[in-house]
Amino acid sequence: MTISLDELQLAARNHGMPLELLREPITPRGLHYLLIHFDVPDVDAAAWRLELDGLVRTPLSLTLDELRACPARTVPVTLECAGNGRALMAEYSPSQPWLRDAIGTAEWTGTPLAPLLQEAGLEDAARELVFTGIDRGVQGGVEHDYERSLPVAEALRDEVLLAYEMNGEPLPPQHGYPLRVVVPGWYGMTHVKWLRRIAAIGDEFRGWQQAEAYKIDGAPVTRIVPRSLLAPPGIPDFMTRERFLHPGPCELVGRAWSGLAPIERVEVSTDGGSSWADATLDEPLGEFAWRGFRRTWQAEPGEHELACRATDAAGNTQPLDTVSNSGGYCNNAVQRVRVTVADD
Ligand SMILES: Nc1nc2c(c(=O)[nH]1)N[C@H]1C(S)=C(S)[C@@H](COP(=O)(O)O)O[C@H]1N2
Ligand SMILES: [Mo]
Repeated sequence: MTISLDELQLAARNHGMPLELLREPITPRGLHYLLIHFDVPDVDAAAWRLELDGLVRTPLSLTLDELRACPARTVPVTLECAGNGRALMAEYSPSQPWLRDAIGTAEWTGTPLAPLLQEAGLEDAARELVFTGIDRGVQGGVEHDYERSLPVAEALRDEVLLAYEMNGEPLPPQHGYPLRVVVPGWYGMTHVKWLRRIAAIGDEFRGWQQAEAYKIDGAPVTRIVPRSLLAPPGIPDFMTRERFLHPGPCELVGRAWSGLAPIERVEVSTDGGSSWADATLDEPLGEFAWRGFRRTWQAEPGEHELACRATDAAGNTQPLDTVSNSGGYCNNAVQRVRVTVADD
């Protein structure tokens, strides 16, 4: 596969998290990955309102100050783009060409959505909630607002948050100022940024980002499948990012996450996946955040291929090899890191 200039343009606008930041439990603002389909919208914060309407008994129209006055909660949540790993697939339709770095974990502060939905009073006919962003563009030849829906039962989950802060400061423009929805456990596309409206509807939402995108063989992409990544050890080569280190004990550290169930096990291989050994898991950071892991490796001179593999409490794990799908979604094949240990 070669990358086109259009894909390069997307890749330059939408950056990943440098993998060395896997050493930090919380990703600093500016180093969290970024995905913006259209333009960062020009937001008039004074005029901005969140409208909550559709099939509700009492439509709400809330200012940012009113939302800030609601009960607040701060939670660390790992976000991953559903297209993470797309560029490693043998075949996919051109899109943001992610390698493995479309990830990040921030502390999101906001107010839980469920009490606001209760205040508005969902009608019995309400089936889904549609989240609409301020941003608008053309994708697949269709002009639309960025919009995604959630079934009512998912939107009512305790952990779903209307977030106005990231790592203790107002959302930066690129991450959705003034408000975004955070749906812990779900892939990034669900976490609508620059949120302006939440509408309860009585049928299945058919907007472009819902009906046309984010499907694997017709099945919708929803929760994050397990993945683990190593913070690459040693020092990198500028072009290839292959690693160089000295012989001796080397602590391999990384993070693992799954939106399906808590991470239960992480294995590490230092011989390209021929043999695996259990890593030690750090204390959990939160129910919806990645979990640190570590294992000391006695690095001996020569060439090695490191790998790691996570398994969650529901028994979901990572495949050894990439399986392609046309949208380029959910590639959670194990990461491989090539290292050269010097002959000291
Ligand atoms: N309004 C709006 N929300 C959006 C998007 C967008 O383009 N517009 N991109 C989605 C996708 S595909 C991802 S992966 C996440 C990325 O969130 P981040 O940029 O804060 O990391 O935002 C989601 N929310
Ligand atoms: Mo995404």
